[in-house]
Amino acid sequence: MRYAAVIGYGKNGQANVEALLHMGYQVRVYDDSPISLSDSDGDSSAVVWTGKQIPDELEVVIKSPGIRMDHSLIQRLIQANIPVVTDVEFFQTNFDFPVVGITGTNGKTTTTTLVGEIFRQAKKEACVAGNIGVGILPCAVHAKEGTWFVLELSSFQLESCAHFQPKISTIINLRPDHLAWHGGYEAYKAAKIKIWANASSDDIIVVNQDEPELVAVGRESKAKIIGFSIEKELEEGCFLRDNALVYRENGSTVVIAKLDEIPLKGRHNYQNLAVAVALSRQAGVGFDPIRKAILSFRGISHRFEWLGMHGKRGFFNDSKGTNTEASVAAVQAVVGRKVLIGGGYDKGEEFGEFFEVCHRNQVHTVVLMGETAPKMKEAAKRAGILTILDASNLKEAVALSMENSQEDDWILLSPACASWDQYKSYEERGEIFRQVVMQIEETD
Ligand code: UMA
Repeated sequence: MRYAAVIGYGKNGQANVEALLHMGYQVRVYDDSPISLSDSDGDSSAVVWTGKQIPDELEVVIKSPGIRMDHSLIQRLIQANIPVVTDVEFFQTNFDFPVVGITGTNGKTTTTTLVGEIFRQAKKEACVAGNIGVGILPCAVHAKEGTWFVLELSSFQLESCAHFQPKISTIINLRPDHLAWHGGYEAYKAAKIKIWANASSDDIIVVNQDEPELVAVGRESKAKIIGFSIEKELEEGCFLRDNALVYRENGSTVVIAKLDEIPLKGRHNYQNLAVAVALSRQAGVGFDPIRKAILSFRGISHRFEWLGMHGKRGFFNDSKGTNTEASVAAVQAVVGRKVLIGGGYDKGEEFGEFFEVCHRNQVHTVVLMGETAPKMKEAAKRAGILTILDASNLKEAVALSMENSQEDDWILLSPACASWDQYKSYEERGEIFRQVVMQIEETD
């Protein structure tokens, strides 16, 4: 009998338990909070573990990504010479599937989903999994040989990897993020660039040519380098030319699609499109399925979701921005003058830095709703935002945003708060926003 343990019994841990049981392991499950095992795990092969004693027979421990390596149980396991890994490392050492690995600070989920859509269009067997919310290991135990794994990878997952070696991979972009968790930018960057650490000359890394820091990291790699850019033309790779997304290889340039026929909008999304095209092309996908997938992909609901031009303003639904970090990404991604609709359930977050970022990124007006409105108002004032307004619901918030903006401004719902004070979920909040916006006449 083989023994394994799982630390953390959230989404990731539950998936790991399921896969380990399928592989025939006896599994011990630890969590700092009280847990009861789900019915399907509750046979005698999986038991709750207090972590007080470390059984000699433990072969491997899979930790959830959000559990820090300095957690006391993990430290005790390491001292006892028991390997502690994330699902990504376990996947690498136990399975042999071709992998497209996608990390970066912003745009991971959109890019990963889009690559999955392109593969589907090309009729290429693929599992889309990882930080996106789908466990890698349950997919792996059920996948057919040769299935591509399109993996969204977080810095938390990569940090403790030692052997992970995706066939094709990218770091879409790199900005300070999760600094408290990693203990600073250098540690965060070190975790992210592990995605390229083991790349061999048979592997391909897709490098953002607009970020000199990533170009420099890429140069250290033995892998073949393919570029993408939204700022310049390249010898090889995916970039923008004459308002179109184009791909250049072997000296010839193919127009994938004109920007005005692509439903995804915003420069941040052009970056996601360019990298997704380059990754897919390197996995052998033809231009036709790439083009078809791009023309039908409308983004992920509630995440930087482009709702179109209405009343001559561009509307984005980022209801999924439920914390300041997520909303900072949205505010930075939408370039130009904008109104931010924010506020909601109070999780105890502070908003000082958030509004400083808003101020630096051309948010001229904020419209606030919900429990956090009073404290957000103070923070917005301190950051120097000129127009700060209250709204009791999204209809009023949209009307105020229209009144206080000018043609070609962006109006962005990215609340930086959960929705539970006024709505069942961020999905409900986003749906209501969409309905209100759709009532405003569509314009070019
Ligand atoms: N726990 C402990 N001790 C600790 C910390 C956590 O026991 O010190 C326990 C918690 O009680 C909980 C479990 O560990 O029961 C972990 O739960 P969780 O909510 O932290 O994580 P999961 O539900 O397993 O979700 C994780 C990812 N979460 C994190 O990395 C923090 C999800 O990414 C991912 O989708 C999911 O696995 C499926 O693989 C989310 C995320 O926010 C989207 N990721 C960050 C990001 O994208 O920036 C990294």
